[in-house]
Amino acid sequence: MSQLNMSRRGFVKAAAATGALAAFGATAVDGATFREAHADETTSQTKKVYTSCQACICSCAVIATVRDGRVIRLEGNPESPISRGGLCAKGLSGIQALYNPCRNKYPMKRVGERGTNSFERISWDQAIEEIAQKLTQDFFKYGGESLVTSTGGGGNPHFSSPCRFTQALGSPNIFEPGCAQCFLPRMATFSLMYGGSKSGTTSMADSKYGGCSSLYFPEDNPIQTLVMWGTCTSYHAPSGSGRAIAELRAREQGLNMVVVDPRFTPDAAMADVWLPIRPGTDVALMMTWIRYIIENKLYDEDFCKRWTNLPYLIDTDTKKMLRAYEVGLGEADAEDAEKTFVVWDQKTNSAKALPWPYDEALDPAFFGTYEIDGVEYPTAFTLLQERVDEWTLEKGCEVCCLEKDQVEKAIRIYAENAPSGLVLGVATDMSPQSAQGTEGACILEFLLGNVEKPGALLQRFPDPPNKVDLGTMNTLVTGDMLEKRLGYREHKGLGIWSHAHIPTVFKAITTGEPYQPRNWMERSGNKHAMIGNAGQLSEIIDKMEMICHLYMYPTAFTIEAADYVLPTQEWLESYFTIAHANKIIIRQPVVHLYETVNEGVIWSEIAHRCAELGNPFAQKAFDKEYLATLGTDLVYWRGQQEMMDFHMGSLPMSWDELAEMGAYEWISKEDYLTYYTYKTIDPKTGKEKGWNTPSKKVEPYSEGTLMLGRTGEPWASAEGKSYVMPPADEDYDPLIYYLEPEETNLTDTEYPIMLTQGRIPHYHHGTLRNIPYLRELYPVPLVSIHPETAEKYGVEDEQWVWVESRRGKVRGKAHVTAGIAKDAVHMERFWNPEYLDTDTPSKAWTEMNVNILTKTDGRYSPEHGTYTLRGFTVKVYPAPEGAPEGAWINPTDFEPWMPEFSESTEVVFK
Ligand SMILES: Nc1nc2c(c(=O)[nH]1)N[C@H]1C(S)=C(S)[C@@H](COP(=O)(O)OP(=O)(O)OC[C@H]3O[C@@H](n4cnc5c(=O)[nH]c(N)nc54)[C@H](O)[C@@H]3O)O[C@H]1N2
Ligand SMILES: Nc1nc2c(c(=O)[nH]1)N[C@H]1C(S)=C(S)[C@@H](COP(=O)(O)OP(=O)(O)OC[C@H]3O[C@@H](n4cnc5c(=O)[nH]c(N)nc54)[C@H](O)[C@@H]3O)O[C@H]1N2
Ligand code: SF4
Ligand SMILES: [Mo]
Repeated sequence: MSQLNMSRRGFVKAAAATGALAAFGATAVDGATFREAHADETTSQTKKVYTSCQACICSCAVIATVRDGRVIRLEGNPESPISRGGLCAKGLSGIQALYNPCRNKYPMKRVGERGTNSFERISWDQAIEEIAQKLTQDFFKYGGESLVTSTGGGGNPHFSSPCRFTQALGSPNIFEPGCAQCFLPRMATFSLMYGGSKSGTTSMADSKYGGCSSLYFPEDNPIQTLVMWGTCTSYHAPSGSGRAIAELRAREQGLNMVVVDPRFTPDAAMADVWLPIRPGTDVALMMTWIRYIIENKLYDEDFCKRWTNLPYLIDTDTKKMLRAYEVGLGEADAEDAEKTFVVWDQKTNSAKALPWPYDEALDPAFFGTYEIDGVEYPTAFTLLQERVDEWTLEKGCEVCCLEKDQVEKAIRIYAENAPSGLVLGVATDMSPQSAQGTEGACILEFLLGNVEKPGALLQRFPDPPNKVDLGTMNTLVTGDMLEKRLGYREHKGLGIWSHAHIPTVFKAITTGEPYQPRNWMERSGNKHAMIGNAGQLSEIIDKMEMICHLYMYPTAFTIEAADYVLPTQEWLESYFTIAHANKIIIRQPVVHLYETVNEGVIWSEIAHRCAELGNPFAQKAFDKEYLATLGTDLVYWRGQQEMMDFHMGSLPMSWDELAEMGAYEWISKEDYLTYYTYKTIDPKTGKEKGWNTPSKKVEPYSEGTLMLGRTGEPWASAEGKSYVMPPADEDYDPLIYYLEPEETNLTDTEYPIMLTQGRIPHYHHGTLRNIPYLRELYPVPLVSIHPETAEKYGVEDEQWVWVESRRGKVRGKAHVTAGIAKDAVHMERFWNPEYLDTDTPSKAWTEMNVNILTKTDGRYSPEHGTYTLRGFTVKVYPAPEGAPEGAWINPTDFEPWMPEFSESTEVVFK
């Protein structure tokens, strides 16, 4: 029996008896010994290998130096147009992560009780056989819904791979703790209102799917003003968009900046206006901005008239845009009947069908309600104006706790210094108003005409030729599976990623309703640190018959939950192709340690064995001929080489050739930066192509959102065809609206402070807490609190405090600072791997974990099912007990995690 983790206890034991070290397969050395061992450069073999970092999703290009089979140095590769030679502290920790003594080295099987950290080594054959047997047995006994899969979000190149696996085993349910709380609400809402292609449809300032790609070319970008709304690029993508924005500011003309963030971020420090908003109230502020822009006629009239649906008449019964044929202005059976809309022509004072895209002879009214055949039809602009009417500067400032002159200054900077752009971060994704947060951002950008012109952030640059994403197996999904997908009927935005709703999945597990999931395949770091209201996991884990954890090292989830541990690769062992604007960057294996396997190969091996055992979905997933009849090339690969080849997509070279090059320019910068995509002529119609929305224009009045709730379109599809889902209980609102957070400091006297979070530069989600140099820099979570708030609650700087919500309490260290909104606290996520190999392993996730506090019940976003990670109430008070007992805080505490070098081994599944 062996324990997964080597912490201080293991280290002390090992140091006392050198023999014990052999059990871990290598020798732990410190930096000095390492340097000495490698001092003789002339006799050693050194090579440089192109690869890319995977410690977050930016995938910065890297040149790794390998000497005598060991990675000894990492540096940035300037060939990437996104990272341009930069690497951050997380990326530079790659060597400490690779050679961390706590790596999961071999497949392991639990032999003691769950939660006792007792596992034994098994072979890959045994692991795959036992897991596949159990999954197949339960598939035939209870159906595909006996399996749930979960994955990690940001930084995971295999994001779609677990989804593909779930579908290939006939299960409807996969979930991820980001998803509805991260990126999905932005991606879905931008798609619905702005339409577009894979890249550039979102206004996120990171490299995910090419969001805000124009930012990466500061020298060619005429942008004058940037609003950073609930995002901190300097922390979340330091060498990507963080770098790019710093370079934009450094141009001769500079950059006007507004930052909307409760926390005084490095970008706020450089901004013209910082708006320290009360957490959770963003939509109120957006509506205030929209009202001000309308009232003061700061919008781009020409763009709004020609290219948005604001002048279109709305049928208030159906809530849809009025079609011309519905009021006798066209034929119902005409080819473009569903795409021909009605405006009120001010020249003739009559309703007119508007031919695509526009008719110079007409003068469409923006505002007003008009009668046609006895029925009243308002314009979309009128409905929007009515919605924002109450949001005066006074009211917005009162609700958001901001100063009027600062808000007005911010709006004026944004609206009067074109080209401008608004970057939307994850903050607005983390509350039940996640859809409205993105709607607000879209509406503001549309009003100002910040769309596809040079300097704008909303762009549709060409899609890259590689496989950016490995792809799901939606073609295998049946209508029955769609209807069984937990929480999907209510929250159909989840359809964009084919995901299930986490609270509904958890309810099914604990109650058996509407059915009982039994087996859980999980790949990511630490669900105990990332899932909201993590305390609920204990009951869920108890109900599961088999839990497998695929990861690089043990986490709280491994110890508390795993029956099987499958060791995955660190990024220096792993492979992928990454689209960086106009170039493709490679990630190739630099070394290979122990028996680690690329996650994509693990999934395919298990699915393949399930196919052999008779699972009919899995059989189809490996059947090239069958899949070809459905028009998809998404078959499963076997082994590393096939998977590498799959990544290449339509790139005109082999994997090995790309590996030699490191970076490949597939399109020139000039051809990549293509503007005004909507004005390009569609050869089929000979007219401008517009956008992929119901009206083919950008839609501040979002009919797409309404129809999503009624049918699941555009993302509900089964067996390759679109599928009409039963409607959600209530219509999704096509217009923006504001709701005060359910737990609010405006009325909560028991828990009077709003808690929020934001990234710190040292860690990526739950990862890297076992990297000695990073833990030395940030050993325990800081609880940032304003001096006035601190005084009110008797809190002093550097003091240990309790932060308590209605769900639990955890400890952190007070950081008293004016760089945070009043009556709010900021605490980043944390967990403590040092407890794993002790008698109290659960302390790893219970002592400092902000997700003990977060809220997954009550109100969800109707569209996406988002729960509350930010903007809920807590109280904060001194912890006279001080630091949690056993927590590692001092630099020397982390010594047991110093690198343990190990020779390269053979790849397991070639
Ligand atoms: N309270 C609170 N909770 C949050 C958030 C918050 O702000 N506040 N943020 C939310 C957000 S935005 C997200 S995206 C989620 C993230 O939550 P998770 O997605 O669960 O986070 P990670 O554990 O980091 O999982 C992804 C990790 O997988 C690792 N990984 C990379 N490659 C591989 C591989 O090939 N195989 C395997 N098995 N693993 C690999 C990477 O190190 C990566 O960091 O957390 C959410 N939870
Ligand atoms: N170092 C590091 N980098 C990461 C990650 C990581 O874990 N660590 N995770 C990656 C992932 S998956 C994601 S999604 C991105 C996220 O990257 P960002 O979108 O930048 O996310 P955060 O920093 O979490 O939150 C953005 C800002 O929102 C602020 N904020 C908090 N509450 C509110 C609010 O109510 N309103 C407003 N307007 N602002 C608020 C926070 O203070 C923070 O500065 O980062 C990615 N990069
Ligand atoms: S920003 Fe840092 S962690 Fe992310 S890919 Fe680049 S070097 Fe790695
Ligand atoms: Mo995320």
